[in-house]
Amino acid sequence: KAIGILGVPFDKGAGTRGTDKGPNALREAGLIDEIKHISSNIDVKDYGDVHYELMNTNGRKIHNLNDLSDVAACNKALADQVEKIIKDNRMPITLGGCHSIAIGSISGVLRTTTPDNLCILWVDAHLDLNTNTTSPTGNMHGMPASLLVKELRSNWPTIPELEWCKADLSLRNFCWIGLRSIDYYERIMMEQYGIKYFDMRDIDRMGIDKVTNAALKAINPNGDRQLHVSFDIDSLDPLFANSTGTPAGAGLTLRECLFLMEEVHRSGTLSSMDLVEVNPLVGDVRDVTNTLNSAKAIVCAAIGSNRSGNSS
Ligand code: DIR
Ligand code: MN
Ligand code: MN
Ligand code: MN
Repeated sequence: KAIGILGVPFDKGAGTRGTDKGPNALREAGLIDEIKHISSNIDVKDYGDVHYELMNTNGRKIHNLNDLSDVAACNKALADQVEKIIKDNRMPITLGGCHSIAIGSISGVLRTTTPDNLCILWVDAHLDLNTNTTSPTGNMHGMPASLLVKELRSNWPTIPELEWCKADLSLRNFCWIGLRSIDYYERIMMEQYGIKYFDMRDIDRMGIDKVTNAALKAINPNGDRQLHVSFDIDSLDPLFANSTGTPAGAGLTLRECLFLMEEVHRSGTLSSMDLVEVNPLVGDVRDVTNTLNSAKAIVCAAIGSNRSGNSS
C-alpha cells in the first residue's frame, strides 16, 4: 500500500488566517515518520506543497465569494496534483489548509473514476454546503460540498474561474458525521434534499460504532465504491483540537474519531483523504501540540494504525 502526502498551504477560504501553516506543522510534528512506523510494508512519499499562480481570467467579482480568484487557482493546481498521485498508484492524503481545498482534492479524484463509483464521508462540525447566496460569511471553506454536487448546480451562478471544476457527484453519495453547527439555509437544504447525516445527537443516541457502520452502509451499500474521507479537524471537541478557526463545542472525542477511522480502514474502501483546518496560529503551545497529535493519530488510523496493535 502506497501513500502520497500533499500539502496545501492555503487559508484564503477561511475567515481566520493560519491554516496555511498546517501542512508544515504536521510535517515538523513527525507525521511522515509516524506513518512509516505503522507497518514495515507501508510506502509513503511526500509530494511537497501545492503552489499556484492566479489565472488570467478577467476576474469579474462574484457576490459573496471571498478571495475567489485564489480559491479557484489553488484548487485547480491541487486537482492536477491529486490526479498525478493517483496515476502514480498512490493514495492521496491532502493536508490543509482550509476546507475549500476539498474542491480541488475531490475534483482530482473524479478525473480517475466515475461519480457513481465514488462516495464521500464528510466528518465536520459544519455542513459546508453553502452557496454564495446562502452563506452568512462569504468564506468558501463553508461551500466546498455544494460546489461538488449536481443537485445544487442551478443554485450557482456561472463562475469562469471554476470552469475546470466539473464535479457532478450526487448528494446521495455523501454522508456527514459530527454536525452541530448548521446555518439557516443549510438546514433547509438538508431537509429539501434528504441529506444523509449523523449529527452529535445521533452519536449520543446510537454510539459511534452503529453510526460509523450505518454511515458507510448508507453511501456504499455493496462495498464496491471507493471512499473519500474529507476530515475537518473541527469535528473534534475543542478539548482535542482547539487550534482551528471555527471550533464548535460538544464535539467528537479523539477516541470516537480513532474508532471511526479504524473502521474506515477495515472497510478496505478508502481511496483518498483530506485532513483540513489545522491552524497552528490559534491557541497556545499546548493547544497546538494537542491538535497536531490528534490530526496525526486520525491520519494514521485511516491507513492502518490500530489501537489493538499492528503485527506486520
Ligand atoms: C459557516 C462556517 N458555516 C460558513 N463553516 C465552517 O461560513 O459557511 N466550515 N467553518 O468548516
Ligand atoms: Mn468545520
Ligand atoms: Mn471550517
Ligand atoms: Mn469543514
